[in-house]
Amino acid sequence: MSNATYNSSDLIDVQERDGVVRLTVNRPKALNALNPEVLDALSEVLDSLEANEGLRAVMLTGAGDKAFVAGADITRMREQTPQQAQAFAGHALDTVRRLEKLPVPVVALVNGFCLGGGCELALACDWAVASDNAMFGQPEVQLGVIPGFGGTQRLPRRVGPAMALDLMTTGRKIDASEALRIGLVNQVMSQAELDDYAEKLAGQLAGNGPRAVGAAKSAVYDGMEQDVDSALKLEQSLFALCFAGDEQQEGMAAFVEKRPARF
Ligand code: DAK
Repeated sequence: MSNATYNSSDLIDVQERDGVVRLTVNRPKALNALNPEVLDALSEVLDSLEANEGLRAVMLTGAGDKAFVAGADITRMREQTPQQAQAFAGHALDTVRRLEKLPVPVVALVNGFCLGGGCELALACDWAVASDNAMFGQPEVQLGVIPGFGGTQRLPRRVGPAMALDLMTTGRKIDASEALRIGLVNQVMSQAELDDYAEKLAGQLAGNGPRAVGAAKSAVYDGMEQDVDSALKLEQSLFALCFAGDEQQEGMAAFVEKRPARF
């Protein structure tokens, strides 16, 4: 599908192939900073992604070779009143939550600065892969604010409360190797390798049972919000549900017949 199918602006570039959609935040001159128009464009793209039954995976990156997203747009936030900040945060939180709730893997390809709201956007992805020039941080306190796109909740869940508070209260930036060490990202590679990784990953994800992949995502996120016994019951139900569709039959038949599964 073309960009126009998804979004009426060019602030989010959309490329789709075989059910894998690659989204690129496209404001390279401002290091892809998130202004309300970018969030509107992302929200519009999400309308289409949520309705796309053939969707298998989403990859999110930033335009250019310098930044993933360098944060919320400071020039636009500068004049906000508390009421406007409340509305802006509400819209952003809702949009980021919809991205996180997609029933397919959402992967951040972090190709440079990943700061403030940019880091929060990456945290709303299921996992992140970074180029070795990437820099991460939650420097909001240096601007007199706190993270407003869900970072206060997602960062401690990803890296633990002590490291999250270190990053959020000092505002210090960390490089890709430290991000890897603390579990903020899954892998680090050269910027040139990111594209190959994305291609390979797209092939891997597209080859798996989409309902099973969605069930795994639901079991992890929904289960993490529950006590362990309830979460294990949830896993049991989702496991049983896998046997209600044709994916399990196809996957297991393919194994027995020594051929690739066709989902
Ligand atoms: N917003 C707006 N413009 C930005 C930007 C940003 N976050 N980051 C970079 N830019 C723009 C620069 O202003 C510059 O524009 P021109 O001057 O060329 O017009 C252009 O991008 C290139 O940036 P630099 O010239 O600064 O490039 P350098 O390589 O020298 O430095 C840098 C790169 C990433 C270190 C530097 O640009 C930088 O420090 N940027 C700001 C990073 C930052 O502090 N990010 C966190 C933003 S705060 C909330 C909602 C959300 C949030 C909080 C509350 N509520 C509603 C409650 C989230 C807050 C944030 O994300």
